[in-house]
Amino acid sequence: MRYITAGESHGPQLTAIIEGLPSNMPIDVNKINEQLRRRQLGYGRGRRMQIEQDQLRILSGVRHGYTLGSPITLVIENKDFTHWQQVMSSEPIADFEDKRRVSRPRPGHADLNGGLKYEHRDLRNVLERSSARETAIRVAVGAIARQLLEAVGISILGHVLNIGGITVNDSQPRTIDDISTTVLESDVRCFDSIVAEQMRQRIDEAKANGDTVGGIVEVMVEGVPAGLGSYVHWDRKLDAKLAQAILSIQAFKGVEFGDGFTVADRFGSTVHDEILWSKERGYYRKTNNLGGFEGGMTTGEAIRIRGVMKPIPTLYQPLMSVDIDTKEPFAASIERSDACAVPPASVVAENVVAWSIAEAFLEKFGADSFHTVLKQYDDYIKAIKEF
Ligand code: EPS
Repeated sequence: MRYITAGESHGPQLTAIIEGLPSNMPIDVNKINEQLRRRQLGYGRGRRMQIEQDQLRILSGVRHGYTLGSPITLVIENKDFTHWQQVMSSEPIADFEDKRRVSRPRPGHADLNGGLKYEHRDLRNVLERSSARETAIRVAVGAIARQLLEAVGISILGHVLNIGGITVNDSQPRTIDDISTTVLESDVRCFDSIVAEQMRQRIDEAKANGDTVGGIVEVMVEGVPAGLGSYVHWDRKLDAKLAQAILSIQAFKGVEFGDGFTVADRFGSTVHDEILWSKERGYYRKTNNLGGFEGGMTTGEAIRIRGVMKPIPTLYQPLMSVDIDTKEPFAASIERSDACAVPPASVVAENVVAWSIAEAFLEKFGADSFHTVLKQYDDYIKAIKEF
């Protein structure tokens, strides 16, 4: 299973083509739009979100609510394109005076490196594609994968643990059920309402100073069977694929699983999760310090993966850079920006995680028709209970 996305931030639309999903899988477009809506919300979003109202159109591969087994084409329109038709035109325009040419690379963005690499003297050619606008279509792709997972009882929730250094107390084990109601209602997607208020204040503070803040998101996945991924080949390790999925989200800089980097401080006897067995549950673990993975494979315990997002580099508060035309220093400033995109990034993280898990699921149980996938999955679940 694979997908490719296309589209510029201020171009006419974002597009994705998904290939490799089985036929006869139910697809509910309302559920995808619900994920798109969630991604657009969140305290700290900027003015662009007042323009966009992301709605998905499916142009191929789905008929009367079921996949056909053929490539699926997804489209989200950029409403802002109305203001950019000339600037973003695919046809040359005679005597066009490009007032939106970018010669001033913004520190922290792809602008300069992308310009050097692709020989773009107009850095707009870089920023249009490197923009996090692209996450909208990746959420749509993930939301389709998520419907496959939901059909086999796998649930996913992303939430925010830290914004600009304001952190929730994360020491207690918790389930999706414990926190989903508060997280889904929170505009910073935090399960602790007192900490959520402090997070909002932190975002306000950043905004008032023309600054931005990053943070940490966690994705929890429950109902995953043991044995997805592989210990056999480096490129089939599911934890490694999930790490890539998270790091591929614009502005993400690091990933950890379970107790993460804190295991460096502890003895092995306090880190590894002891194995238990009961007739009802089969094999299970006493604890879940390793966040659902051993040897590149799922253990059957909940997956806990975290990603750290840097503060958005588009700052009202200028940072120094160099103009590529004059080579003169200048102070980089901007017209509009999000002060904090950590809450929506938790929705993006949920959906890219859904894709990678669905991919591993189909690697193990894949077939042309979803009916066969489900049958193979049921057989496996019976087999591991009797193992
Ligand atoms: C983004 C810059 C802003 C964000 C955008 C990502 O857009 P603009 O430059 O048009 O003001 O609003 O995010 C989205 C449009 C979105 O849908 O998330 C950037 O440079 O990454």
